[in-house]
Amino acid sequence: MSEETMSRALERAVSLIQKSKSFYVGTHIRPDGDALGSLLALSLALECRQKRVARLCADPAPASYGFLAGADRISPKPPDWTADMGIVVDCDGIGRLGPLEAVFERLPRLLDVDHHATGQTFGEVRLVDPSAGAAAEIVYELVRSLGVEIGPDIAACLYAGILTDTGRFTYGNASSDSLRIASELVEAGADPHGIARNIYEDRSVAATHLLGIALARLSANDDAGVVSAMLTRRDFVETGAAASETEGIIDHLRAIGGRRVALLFVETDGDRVRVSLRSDGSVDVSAVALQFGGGGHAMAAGCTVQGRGEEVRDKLLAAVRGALRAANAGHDS
Ligand SMILES: [Mn+2]
Repeated sequence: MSEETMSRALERAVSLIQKSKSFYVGTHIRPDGDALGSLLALSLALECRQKRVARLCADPAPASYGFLAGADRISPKPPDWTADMGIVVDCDGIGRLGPLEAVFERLPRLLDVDHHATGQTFGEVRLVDPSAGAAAEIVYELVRSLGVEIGPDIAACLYAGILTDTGRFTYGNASSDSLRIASELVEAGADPHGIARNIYEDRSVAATHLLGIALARLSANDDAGVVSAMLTRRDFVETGAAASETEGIIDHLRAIGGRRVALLFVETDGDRVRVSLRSDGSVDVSAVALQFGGGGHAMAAGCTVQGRGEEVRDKLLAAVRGALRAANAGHDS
């Protein structure tokens, strides 16, 4: 989004917020660091402006984000009061709210704050900037536009969002803006060491065993540069790892030299497979994920597909190889 369009959207967002007294702030199912950091920072900022706020997410926050201010106040159900306005952060389409979608759709005003590029925007005002490394970068601008002074709590939430969504400032979406904002957040009191320890050095023994299984089972002998690994429901039973403890496994797959696309397949309840995709930039994996009802970014995407493990894996691998061939053909012509 151009700077001018963005600043106009910011102005409209601020005036909509000023007109409202009470808010539901929501984010996507299976929330990640950006979802949680954005939701919690914005909620704190609204409370600084004497607004009433309910923090909503259909799924609980992973324990490693419990240190963020207000994480214990996130609820899967709306409160007994109705909000004047809803703000949805980091959601590629309102459907990403899961069971909370209907709750937000009923609200008189809706603001979409996001950085996904698939164009599934919604709400009266759309503060959507695909060039942002994290939704937290846009929330940072919004919080400042609201005239809220950023203290250590808001700073830590936003820093956590940017840190995780840019892969600790290593992904292609990490921009000079990401680093500039992160630097300003550290000045405002965010603690880079403490935040990184909380988020990245909190893996359970069970989850570490699960990581070991995924690595032992990875398949990387593929001419096209596709690497993948599969975790079955049995792996979770045998290790005792929770379904949510797969975070970070895909990063080990994407770190393999010469790899162009990495995929992690995780069997879940109800005969479904959760798929994480990472690309080195040779193909847009969000386009592949979209074909299977998911979404994400060009270099990091995901989807959940009905079917048995091998069956889903074969379909996804075929789609990825097709996309790689199409990308190659595009380069040759
Ligand atoms: Mn995000």
